[in-house]
Amino acid sequence: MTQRTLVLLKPDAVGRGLVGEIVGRFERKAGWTIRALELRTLDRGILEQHYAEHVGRPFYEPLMGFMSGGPVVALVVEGERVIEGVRRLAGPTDPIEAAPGSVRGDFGTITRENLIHASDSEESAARELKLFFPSL
Ligand code: 3AN
Repeated sequence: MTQRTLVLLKPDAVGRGLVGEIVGRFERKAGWTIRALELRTLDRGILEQHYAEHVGRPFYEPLMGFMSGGPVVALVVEGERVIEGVRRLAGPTDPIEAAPGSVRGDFGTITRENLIHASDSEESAARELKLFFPSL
């Protein structure tokens, strides 16, 4: 089943020079392709839509500050079961819980600065792709 997913390499990943390392992992998965890729700084408007489900949580404001504090790399990855697959490559939200070999497990320590966002379902992917790459 070919799918598309929205991935954000967060400001910590960009600032630490991990873009090539992480994008390389997607490129090396058989049959997956990068359909779009853009370096951009996110403003509050797009972040409010992206993180609407987290409004009111204690981590919401620090998350908004972190995510707007430097450029991200937004990309669209396409391929076989890519929504589930990128989530597995990313690892769980808490990087200490994330297995070695996953992006968060290899490079992260704290939950807010967990390097990567990836759509978590077909519904989220459709919504997020439209938000970040409306012309695609
Ligand atoms: P995931 O990206 O693993 O799907 P979500 O959607 O639950 O995680 O959370 C979105 C983002 O909010 C996370 N990537 C992380 O940066 C931040 N976040 C989530 N939970 C916490 C928490 N308990 N403390 C601090 N930041 C959090």
